[in-house]
Amino acid sequence: MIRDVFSETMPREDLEALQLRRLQAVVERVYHLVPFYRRRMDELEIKPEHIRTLEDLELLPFTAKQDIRDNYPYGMFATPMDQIVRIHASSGTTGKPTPVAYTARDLDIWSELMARTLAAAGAHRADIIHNAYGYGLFTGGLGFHYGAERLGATVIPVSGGQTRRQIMLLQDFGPTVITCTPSFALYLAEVGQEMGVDFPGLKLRVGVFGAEPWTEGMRTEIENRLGLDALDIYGLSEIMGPGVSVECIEAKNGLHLFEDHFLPEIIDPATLNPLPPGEIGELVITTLTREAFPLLRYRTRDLTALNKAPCQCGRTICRMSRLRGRSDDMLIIRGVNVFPSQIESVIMEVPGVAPHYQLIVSREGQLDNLEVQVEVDEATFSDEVKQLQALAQKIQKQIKDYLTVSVKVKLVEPRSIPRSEGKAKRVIDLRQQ
Ligand code: DLL
Repeated sequence: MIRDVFSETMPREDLEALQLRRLQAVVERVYHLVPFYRRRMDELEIKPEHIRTLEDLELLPFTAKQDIRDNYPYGMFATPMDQIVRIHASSGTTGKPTPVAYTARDLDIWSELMARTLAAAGAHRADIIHNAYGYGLFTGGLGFHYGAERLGATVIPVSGGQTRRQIMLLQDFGPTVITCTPSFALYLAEVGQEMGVDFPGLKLRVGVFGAEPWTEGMRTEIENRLGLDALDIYGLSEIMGPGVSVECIEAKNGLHLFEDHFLPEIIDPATLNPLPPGEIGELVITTLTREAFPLLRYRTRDLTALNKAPCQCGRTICRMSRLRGRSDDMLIIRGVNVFPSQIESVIMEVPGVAPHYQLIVSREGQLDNLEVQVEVDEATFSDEVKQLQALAQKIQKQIKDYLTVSVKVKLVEPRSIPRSEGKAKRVIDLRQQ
């Protein structure tokens, strides 16, 4: 019998051999246990034994969010209910949440992956981890919680909300690691400033931020204001939750994807054809070890590129680039594709404005209009109207130069854009109302 031995620094050919064995096992399981997959594979005339190499992955059917919805609530589960010990659900903003299930072994692997995530971020058992991801159906809170315990660190299960109280805990309990969304990290910095708290003077050393898009500019801002190393973590509930990939503290250059449990592909979202490493496209993931909720070629809608070159930290598992946005939150403004993160990276370069913004999309006749509302900082807000107008025009011009699309920039008062304690809402699309 071949034993599955894995290390994050193993040669890629050994890793690929492990992936193939696991892929063959998962395809066999779903074919026999999930009627949806048996139907899809029969339609394509694919049998489990046709999967002989990793390239044969392309023979398998894709899975989309809609397929999970069509089998609502439990139709895609591959284990009987008596083996399922937990259910989470995705935070979809439209319609019903999609439930995802875990067996005891799934939770065990998830905890291990989250411990590996925290270790990659430089955390260790002596750390105190302030976990401000929401606890509940959302996977963030409990995912980090079990990972921190598995690592042997001390976890403070703060969850979201009660910002001022959180700041008190950050001062008094002396956590060394903080985990929350990047927008909440900035909000903590802002409220802390009002309370006269010297964040860089606290014990915080590392922050593991994700669950929503953010930019390099935002990283710099958070690192300076909170006085820590800010690392990016990616995951999604359908696949497991947080802990699909994370940046390492050594390089901060791409998110290491845990390829021993997740088999990634990048496809062109229009043609569905695979794209070579380095090209940006939609991330597609096949789960290799999930028992209760295995997914073949799940279309995440998230846009990124893969890099298989070894990292300076020594890990040989591939890296994905910071997400460029989602193929479904791409705005098309007068024919130009615009991602909120592109606007954010322009705004973050401009002195005098705060990293809080919202995009308002509306339609006048056949024309889409994009208004970018950006907060100015206190000092700039007291400037003369003329200066503010010049600043708005400057940002407008930079967006036009960078994205080739004309937008209207509206500068708004400090603290007037709603803050979020979970995922920030960046786009308000009035066309759908
Ligand atoms: O957000 C899981 C998670 C929790 C990840 C805590 C990281 C930290 P969902 O609620 O299902 O799960 O949302 C998943 O959020 O498809 C991406 O579009 C987006 N997302 C997650 N991480 C990042 C990131 C959790 N680092 C969806 N950068 C995903 C950009 C992210 N977007």
